[in-house]
Amino acid sequence: MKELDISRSILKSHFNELLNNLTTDVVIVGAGPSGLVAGGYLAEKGIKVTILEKRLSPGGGIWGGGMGFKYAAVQKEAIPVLEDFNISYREDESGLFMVDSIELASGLIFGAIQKGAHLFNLITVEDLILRENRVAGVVINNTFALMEHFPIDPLTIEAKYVVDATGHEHDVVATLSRKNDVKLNTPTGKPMGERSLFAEPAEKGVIENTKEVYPGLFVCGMSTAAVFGYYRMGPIFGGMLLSGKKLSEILIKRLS
Ligand code: 48F
Repeated sequence: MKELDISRSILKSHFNELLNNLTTDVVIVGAGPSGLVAGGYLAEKGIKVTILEKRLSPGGGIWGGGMGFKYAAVQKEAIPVLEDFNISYREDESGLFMVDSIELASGLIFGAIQKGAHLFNLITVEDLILRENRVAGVVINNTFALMEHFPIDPLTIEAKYVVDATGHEHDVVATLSRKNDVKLNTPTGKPMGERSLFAEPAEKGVIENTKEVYPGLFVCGMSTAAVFGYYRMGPIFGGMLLSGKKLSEILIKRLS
């Protein structure tokens, strides 16, 4: 066994996959529950999906359940998504279904990759490519470079569609709106900001507002609440899973 072979094989494998993803059908920014579900269902249909996650560990806000207690709640309507990703659940006497958040996070990550999505960690989307009033791709950089504020220029990925699945941060939509004189598909034309916690309407709102917010740019998951001015919901995850599923259905239609 030669150390040089280990290094060469890692670099070759990584850069082959990255080069293959420089143009793609869909870039999903953020590997939380909504982005992972969307990515898995899209890839399963043969659509080329690139998921970019700025942290070392994908999974977003799943791992900690509620306040660091590792169970998360899911409503009945989202059980088919759990089953599609082979994640186990148990019905609680409250009528909710309980999932181990560690199994949920790892199951969605594994499932999305097994279904064919390309998931890259430690890549931050710092900007967008705009062409003739349409989002045409993303501007990416190394997360550590950005954390240290090193003056390193970014690279780009071209995509037919970009999805903001960045959760509370709604980072992609916020950047688009801050840097450009654009009118979003929201009542004010701008990101409206998330409201305080009210679980039931929040769970409906996150699904209803899974849509195109600017030509070529979609929102799913918690970023829909921040963009469309809806409530947060706390550690109930059915809305996130169903939002990811709805997003995949919209884009499957667009791309077919
Ligand atoms: O926050 P997150 O889990 O998003 P989500 O799919 O799910 C929300 C729930 O976890 C939870 C909830 C609501 O109460 O139920 O909050 O909407 O995952 C978002 C991911 O996006 C990454 C971030 O690190 C996280 O893993 N992310 C954020 N900004 C960027 C990014 C960026 N600019 N580039 C790449 N990744």
